Amino acid sequence: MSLIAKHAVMEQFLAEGVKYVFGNPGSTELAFMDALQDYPQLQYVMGLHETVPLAMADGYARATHVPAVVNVHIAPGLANAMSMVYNAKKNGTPMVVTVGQQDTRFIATEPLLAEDLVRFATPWVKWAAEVVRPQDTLMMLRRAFKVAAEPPQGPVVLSLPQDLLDGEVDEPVTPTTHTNWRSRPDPAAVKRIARMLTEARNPLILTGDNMALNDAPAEVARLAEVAGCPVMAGPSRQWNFATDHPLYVGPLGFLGGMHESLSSFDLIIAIGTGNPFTSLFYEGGTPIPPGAQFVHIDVDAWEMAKNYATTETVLCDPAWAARDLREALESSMSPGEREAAKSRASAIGERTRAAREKAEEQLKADWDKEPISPMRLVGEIREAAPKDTAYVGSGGTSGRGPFGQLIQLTQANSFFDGNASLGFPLPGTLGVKLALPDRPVVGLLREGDSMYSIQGLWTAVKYNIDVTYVVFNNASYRILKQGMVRYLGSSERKSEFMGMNFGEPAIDLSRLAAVWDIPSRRVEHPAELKEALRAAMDVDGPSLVDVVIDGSYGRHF
Ligand SMILES: Cc1ncc(C[n+]2csc(CCOP(=O)(O)OP(=O)(O)O)c2C)c(N)n1
Ligand SMILES: [Mg+2]
Repeated sequence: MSLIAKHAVMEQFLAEGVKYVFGNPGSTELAFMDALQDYPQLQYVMGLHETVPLAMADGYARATHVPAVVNVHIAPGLANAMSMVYNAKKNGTPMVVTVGQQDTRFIATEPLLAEDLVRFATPWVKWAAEVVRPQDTLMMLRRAFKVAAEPPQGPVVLSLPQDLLDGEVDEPVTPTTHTNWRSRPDPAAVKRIARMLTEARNPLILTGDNMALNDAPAEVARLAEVAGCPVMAGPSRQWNFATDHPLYVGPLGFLGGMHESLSSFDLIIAIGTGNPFTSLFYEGGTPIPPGAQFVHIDVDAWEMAKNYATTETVLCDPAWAARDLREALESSMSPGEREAAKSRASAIGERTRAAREKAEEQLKADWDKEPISPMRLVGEIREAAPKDTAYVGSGGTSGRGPFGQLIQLTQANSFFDGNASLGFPLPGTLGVKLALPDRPVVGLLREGDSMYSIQGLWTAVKYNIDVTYVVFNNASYRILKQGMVRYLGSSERKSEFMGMNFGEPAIDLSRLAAVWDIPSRRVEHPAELKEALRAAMDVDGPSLVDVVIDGSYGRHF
């Protein structure tokens, strides 16, 4: 039995378990939209600018770990989508972006909107292609799902010329066969790395988002406990380690100071980090301290031993590697080595406890400050939000530090960020909520970033998505001001921070949210916070609290 290609596409989505199609349509997507009408099992989620459906799909896909589907409109739609495709590339988001293409019967005449979509998308995606015969539609769609989901996960783009969607497909719909990537590490490499771990005086484990795909976080915690090894978060755009673990020492950071943070370690083991040392600023040289050994275990061969001298690389499942390494340690450590690991672990535990106490003291000291201190805001969020809350965004330069210090993220899917291109958190929060309907979902927004995808508020109302937004409103592009201070260094020059202060008219997200009757409030005084946050959390549907916080920018990061 043959199927019309547009129906075959929908049937394939169902075979993949797709529930939502995020998108924004145009005239070259009419066949696609027409077919959707016959598939009520697929909910179309509309965004009023491509940033919105793309960011929603990003949040949704990272919370489910399976490819999300987005449909956008030919050259202009894809162009708008590309900033979020870039985020998906950086976030390792499995995502199938389908894009309409002009009617192939006259595409050679260069009709309106027709462009080389594949060439345009290719540099930022794992795979981009255009269907050229209806009969190939299912094969290419399955390939799209396979490539997006295969670690390292990432976005793919499939161009669907509109006339071909009305052609015929003879092949039956079958679900995609996904690559089983959970390979075990080479036992000889495990032995060598276990030896390095027992011989190191001061080892470090760096975590990353490729650990978030399975049970690697728990396995790495057990490994760290046996090895007596601190765990630092490498590039982390989503939850990949329990931050309340006594051996967790915080993030490596990406705003400079990377070399300094790593300088005391004689063995660094990066596990599932992708590119482990991604920084915004040039530091020169290598972040691996002189004489230190560097081991990289990952699902991504491209990122291993790519930039710096590396002692050992292992391509395998990070969870298997952590388990095998722990078992190798348990069966090979001498009593003296066990003792050394134990005393290291207790010293690290002591330091993390002291750091936490210090943060609580800072919270007390900041409690009554006006304008509201970001520390107080995060302290209040901690009180108002249930323990199993999933957070999207971390409140930018103002919120990130206090968020990391005060809120412990203990379970999978507790945190999603990823904002190389601004605009992710506001709609991303909505996508995460669709993926995790039983968890409270809080978007920690910032006013600058939110204006890149403000249309997401409409989508939140349209589909009544139950999220709570809290805005860290510092009335500026504070990160750029800090960057300017750093750039000017010790020079006498005073910056006017061109293009970095909003001034008047103020960016008041509570008023923007009120346009669509989202329960919202602007808070300027600390004493109002508790009630405002509690009331927002209680709303069944979207709500927003826009908090005017201290925007002072200090000397530098
Ligand atoms: C699409 C896009 N345009 C511009 C930038 C450059 N940029 C990076 S951070 C930033 C300012 C962010 O300000 P805000 O979101 O208010 O956070 P804050 O630094 O104040 O905490 C800008 C404009 C970007 N990353 N992405
Ligand atoms: Mg700001």
